[in-house]
Amino acid sequence: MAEILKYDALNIEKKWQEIWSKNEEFEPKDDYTLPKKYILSMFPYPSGRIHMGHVRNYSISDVLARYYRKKGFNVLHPIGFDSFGMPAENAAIKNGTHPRKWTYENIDYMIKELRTLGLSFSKKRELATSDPLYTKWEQSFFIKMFEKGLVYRKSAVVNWCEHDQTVLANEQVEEGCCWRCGNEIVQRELPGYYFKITQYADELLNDLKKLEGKWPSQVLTMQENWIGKSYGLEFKFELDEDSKKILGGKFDGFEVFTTRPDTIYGVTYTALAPEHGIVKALLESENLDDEKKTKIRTILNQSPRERQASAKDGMFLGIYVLHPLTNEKIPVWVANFILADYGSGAIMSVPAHDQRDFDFASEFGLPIVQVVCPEDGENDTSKANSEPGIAINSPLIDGLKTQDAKEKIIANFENKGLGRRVTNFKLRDWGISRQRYWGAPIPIVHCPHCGVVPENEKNLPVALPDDVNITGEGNPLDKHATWKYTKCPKCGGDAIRETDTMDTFVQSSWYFARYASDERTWEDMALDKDGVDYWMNVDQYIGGIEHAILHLLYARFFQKVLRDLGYVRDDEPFENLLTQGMVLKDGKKMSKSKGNVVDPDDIINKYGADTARLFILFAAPPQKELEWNDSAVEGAYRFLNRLWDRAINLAPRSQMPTINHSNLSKEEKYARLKVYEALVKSQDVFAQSFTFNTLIAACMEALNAINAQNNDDVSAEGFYIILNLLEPIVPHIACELSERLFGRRNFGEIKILDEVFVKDTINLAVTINGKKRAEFEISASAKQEDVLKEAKTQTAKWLDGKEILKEIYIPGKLVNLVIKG
Ligand code: ANZ
Ligand code: ZN
Repeated sequence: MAEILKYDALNIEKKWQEIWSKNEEFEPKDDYTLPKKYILSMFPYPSGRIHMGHVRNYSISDVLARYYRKKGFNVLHPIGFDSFGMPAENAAIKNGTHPRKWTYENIDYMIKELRTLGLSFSKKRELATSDPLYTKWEQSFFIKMFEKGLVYRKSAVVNWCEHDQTVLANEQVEEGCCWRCGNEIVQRELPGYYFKITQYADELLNDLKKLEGKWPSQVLTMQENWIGKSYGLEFKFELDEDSKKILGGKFDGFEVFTTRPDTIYGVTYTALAPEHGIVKALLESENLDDEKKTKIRTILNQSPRERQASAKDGMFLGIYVLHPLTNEKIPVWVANFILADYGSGAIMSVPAHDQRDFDFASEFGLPIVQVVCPEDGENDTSKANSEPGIAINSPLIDGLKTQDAKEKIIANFENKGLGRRVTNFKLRDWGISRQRYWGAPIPIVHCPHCGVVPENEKNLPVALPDDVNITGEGNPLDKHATWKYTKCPKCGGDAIRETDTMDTFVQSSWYFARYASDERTWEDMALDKDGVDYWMNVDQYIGGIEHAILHLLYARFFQKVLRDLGYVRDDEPFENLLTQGMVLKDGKKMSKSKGNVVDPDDIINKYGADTARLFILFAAPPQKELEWNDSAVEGAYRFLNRLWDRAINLAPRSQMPTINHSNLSKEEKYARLKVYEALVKSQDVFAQSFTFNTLIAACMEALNAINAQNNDDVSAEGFYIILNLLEPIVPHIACELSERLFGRRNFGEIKILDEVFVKDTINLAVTINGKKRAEFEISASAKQEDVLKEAKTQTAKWLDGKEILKEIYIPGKLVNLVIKG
């Protein structure tokens, strides 16, 4: 009796992983004349274990990488670790393990986990951003940027996370809280290093257009808003004579920035940020009573978040400015909603047309004057109307549309020398100093004679000392007994090393270019131009939406810097972006704190990697949220078993059968139709939608149809095609069955056969006196008389006893019967 072979996922998977690894099947080829695809998933932080989000991310990229390899492309599909950062130090504090040991042990473990998933990553291009070589080249970039004036040091008020004991860049503060730990941010004045991302603001904005249709529009919009370009008028309000006296002659006025100069006749008050110089001067003078001073100081002590969360607040400062066009006296207020670091920290307030100004005016009983009218109607005076319209009550511009009015006012102010057109960006320079140990040291030396001096390139990397005491308080590098004492690279005298390290987002801003460099050059150069020019840019990038601004903005900036330094060619690093949806369980994001985590290892050990991959790709389209479902995992496993059981009973083939389609039975034809439909589906899915779930569904239907007939040739052809389609998704079982059935032979490009899609029946409608009465299926080659006969049978109850006057057959479409009465 023939041996019954059961689907043994674990052994099959082990076998194929060994074969792939031995043959180095996933290494990029050196032949740069081949067509290429660079498929990249965002690299993981080595937290200790792979989670389902990783499984999803990497399954998606793996399907694409395997698909393009099968299509003959030279594919780069690398993996590495974003391995500097806080959790390693927290583990050190908790368990006393050194951050390096903790990090690299985690990397070893996670690499094994990734391998058990059968992911087709290059092994040779593996990297960790905490590797000394990676630090070396990053420090070299830093120095080149410093020399080009793209890095500078300044003391400024920064976002400080008390919990993580570190500074955060603006992008890393989410609604006033730390992006990592969620603690509320406080403001602190600290010296630090800044990357001049604002120098690229215009290009970062304009190049978003190149990404339209290739990146999710939501991500493009978020970046656009974050960069926040606006243009308008900047001008100076003159203080009236009494107010100048009150301020002791120290101020004659203040600058404001407005994006709506067309509303200038609607100004009913002006407002200053509590940090404004004039407010400071008044706080130090006798012109404000103690109650008012206390109130201002309270606002000053609030974080931006607290100010935003509280009601509009402020007070009249007892001084006035003169309206630049009407000379009217306008009161000056201080208000908690004016940002100190935007524009000039002062505004002209137009309550009728700005909601914040409206709320403030309503609260304090300030006048509201309408100066813009909607083109088709009247203003709703219960709220601010910020839409463009037609200027009213505005002598210089009455009747002009908003845009024209804006231009006219700007021109008027410029001609009189009263103001100028300005462009403002919300984007701020990227503060990269972190007061922590486990990061790339900033390669700067402080010399008492020469000042801030970059380290000599030949001394790179400036490596981290191993013997540190990590307590969570203060910067361990700063407290180290000897590390920071060094010689000045310029004058050779005694000097002190910078003890801050770089933001980990610096590392993730160029790892994709490093991957694109041939690993045999990694010792000798930061990036290898030939490799980078061939592989870049990334054809398909896949990762989480949480990086819509953060990493994706920094990486775009860094790409442009590297281009200007001559390292890379492209303006943009990522051609196409797919943001995958979250993995949920019971409607919530899987996370340790919620206790709803499913460990990928458990699924792999129980069912195998192919089941895990199949489930993840079948449960939802990649961009959508995915709800974990145990019975759907079982369902995926059952499908693979059915595929196995049926395939294993087929006789092996050394060539494709030739099938005479017209001789097949209805079921056999149907099986071929379903198989070829899946083939067509696959082409659509990879060309645009990436809805792998629909491709899997098509393969499932095809398998059912194959199982419903008994023609071995049809089955063999069907399995050959389905196994090819499924291989990128469930590579182990597909390779195993392909080997058993076809010797893993390639029978050549699979052609889509038209004959399979030719329908041999048609559907016809029957109308009687114009009313549809029935529909029936009939052989496509049926003669007219047979068609009419069948049509009458189908509608017998309407024809009973009636005289038929006319019988009309419109071939392929319908039968129309005309009856009497
Ligand atoms: C008068 C006005 C009338 C304004 C109107 C808007 C609508 P964006 O587009 O974000 O650049 N503004 C200026 N500096 C500010 C600051 N430091 N803190 C808070 N608000 C500030 O917005 C610019 C607008 O925001 C400016 O135009 C100003 O209000 C306000 F119908 O001036 B506008
Ligand atoms: Zn010096």
